Amino acid sequence: NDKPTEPQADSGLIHLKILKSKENVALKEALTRPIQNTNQIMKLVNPIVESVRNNGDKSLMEFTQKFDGVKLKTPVLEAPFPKEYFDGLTDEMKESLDLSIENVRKFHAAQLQETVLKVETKPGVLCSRFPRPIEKVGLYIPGGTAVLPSTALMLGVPAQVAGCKEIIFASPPRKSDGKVSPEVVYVASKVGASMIVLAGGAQAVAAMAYGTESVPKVDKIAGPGNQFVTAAKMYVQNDTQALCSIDMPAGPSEVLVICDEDADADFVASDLLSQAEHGIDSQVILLGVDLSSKKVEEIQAAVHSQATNLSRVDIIRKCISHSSIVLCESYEEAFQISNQYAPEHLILQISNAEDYVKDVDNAGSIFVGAYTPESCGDYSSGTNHTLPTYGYARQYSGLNTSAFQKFITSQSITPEGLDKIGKAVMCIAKVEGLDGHRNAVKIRMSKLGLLPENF
Ligand code: HSO
Ligand code: ZN
Repeated sequence: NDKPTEPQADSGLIHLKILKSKENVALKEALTRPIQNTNQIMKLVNPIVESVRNNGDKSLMEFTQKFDGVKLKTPVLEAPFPKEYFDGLTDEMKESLDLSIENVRKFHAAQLQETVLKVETKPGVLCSRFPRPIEKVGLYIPGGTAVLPSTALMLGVPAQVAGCKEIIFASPPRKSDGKVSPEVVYVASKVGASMIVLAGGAQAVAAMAYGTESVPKVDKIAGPGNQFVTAAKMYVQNDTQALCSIDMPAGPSEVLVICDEDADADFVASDLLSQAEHGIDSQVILLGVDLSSKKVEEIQAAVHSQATNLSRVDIIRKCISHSSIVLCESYEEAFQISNQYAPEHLILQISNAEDYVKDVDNAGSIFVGAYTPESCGDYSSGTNHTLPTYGYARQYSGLNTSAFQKFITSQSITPEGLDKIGKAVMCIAKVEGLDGHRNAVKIRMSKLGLLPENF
């Protein structure tokens, strides 16, 4: 866990590139996500996953020693979690986490699908569908450059609300003391997690997917992570031995802000920077609608002056160096570009922002209006911050309660119902050459006297 770097002496202006929406080549380049070399990463990840699958705890702890620099006696911390973890937390911190958990719980409890669907498709043919929680889930909380209790609660609360019977967390231990942050442990206890696997990377994913002596095998793994975590999730999802599903593929975090001349330059800059500080590979794009050059200058100046006062200025500097302002001619054009890009986060700092939400076709989560910074959704408003990146907002939803549920269908058919659909079943079974299927209906219908002789 690297500490954020101290602000450093100014080494050049922190400014975004500027281009016009009609500069097709430059626009395409500005909107292209960094290429993920999945094959290359898979080659590194496969032996790690296989080793943990074959050798369990021993291998898991060896990788933790190798990659996290921590030598553990046991790879898990089990509930009830030792009180010493919480003692160091201030009341302010606990109250902040409690407020966030409460709001995320409210929003995700409202999403819980409990309805049993019942439809009589024909008299005597009753079809139904009902939800069940996924029994065991593994939630991955990244380590790396930041401590992420917010991710712990964004994953843990929906799993708890859905009624998962076993929730386990995995997070890499800190190099300094081999522990995970007390805030994460606090959240784990609040959402009823039964253990925290003290491991990160592909090895943590493998441990949860296959199980080890100490780690129970889970049915689904959710949570963001670096390329190794993502590759391992994809590997186990494709391995029938693991029988484990995942939430969604994940890439570096991204934001697209749409602003107009009325936007407050300081607010716009602060939103761009709050995303840029996530990592050097974060994607940060500003679409300006009909902006004056004065406004563009104000935004650039605000980006520079705010960035130089932020602790992660070095990360920001690298991220902003490949970030752009695209000058658009109309709102319509801006939304067209945004829908094409399908950003993880879309921030609307435009007049009458609410009116434009209907124009959004592809986005993970939208932040509407000047007083709605992404930070609020990242932590406390109630929406989930585990969202589709890399353009996957075209087909994936952000994490929600139903990600921890599945739906079972059921049917019951009476003799009257069988009479209504039986001949259709027999007819289609015949063309498929599946006599056994046809027979299963025929045998019943003849006993009921519903078939003519020699049918
Ligand atoms: N913006 C990140 C989530 C996060 N922000 C965690 C702060 N902590 C990805 O949606
Ligand atoms: Zn964030």
